[in-house]
Amino acid sequence: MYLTNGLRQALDRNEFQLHYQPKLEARSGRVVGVEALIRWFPAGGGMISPAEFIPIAEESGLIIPIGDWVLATACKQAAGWRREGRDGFRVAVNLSAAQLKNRDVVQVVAQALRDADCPADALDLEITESMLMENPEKVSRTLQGLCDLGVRLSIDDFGTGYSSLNYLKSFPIHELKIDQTFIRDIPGEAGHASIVKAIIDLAHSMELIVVAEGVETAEQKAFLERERCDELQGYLFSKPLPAHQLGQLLDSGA
Ligand code: G
Ligand code: G
Ligand code: MN
Ligand code: NA
Repeated sequence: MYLTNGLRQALDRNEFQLHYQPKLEARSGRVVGVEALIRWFPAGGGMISPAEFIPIAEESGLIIPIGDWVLATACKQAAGWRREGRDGFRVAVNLSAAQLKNRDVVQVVAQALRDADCPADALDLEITESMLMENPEKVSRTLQGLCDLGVRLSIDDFGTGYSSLNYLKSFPIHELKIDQTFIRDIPGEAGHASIVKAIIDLAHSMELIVVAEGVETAEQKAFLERERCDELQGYLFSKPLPAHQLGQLLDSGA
């Protein structure tokens, strides 16, 4: 209740910020894009994690205006980085289930791109594996509409849900993100190591890019490079940073 009332006012009070975590191309080590992650700094001080408030935003319906703000802000930032000459640089936004189910979602994304004068290929949308299978025919049409705009679609937390491989192949997606629970204990934990290898091979056999999230150690990085994982993301490289700090990191030659 307390959080819900605070959340209602947070947009008007400009209490949200997006932080951006780098995604590196494994082969070159270059930062090829970022994932936008929302942070809430309530007036009283401190920071509230999205893990805490996104579920409340989803229950209360506030996820729709908050999600609109995230898309608008991320598109403006992505357009700015492209104008600075960062060719090919991409910003990924997490979509919640309620946003994906909203029948206007394709128009909402198109409008955010237009308003920000952002090229569609600068925006990636992350949806979780579990969102795919709830109503696959309907989701497939929505994803096709988003894909037709020119944005890329990425399946987040891959390996934790139950997607049918048959459907997975039919969805217009570009990327799988291996859930960090599988990355955490590699290479030591043989079971997880073989799951990670299997997901990488699956992605490549479907001509998808595969990203490892939650990379924290040099050993994990070496394993993922050896197994030909395409992109890496995690605290080993950088935590999520405010836009100006991320810009400094890019300027420093990353
Ligand atoms: O960055 P962090 O680990 O605190 O994020 C916690 C969770 O919140 C993650 O599951 C992440 O996907 C989710 N999250 C972060 N930002 C957003 C956002 O803008 N929209 C949605 N729907 N989820 C987000
Ligand atoms: O659900 P999603 O994958 O969008 O959420 C990503 C979450 O993981 C964010 O909360 C982000 O802050 C967090 N994160 C990013 N890198 C690391 C990492 O290396 N280790 C851990 N434990 N969490 C990470
Ligand atoms: Mn994500
Ligand atoms: Na994830």
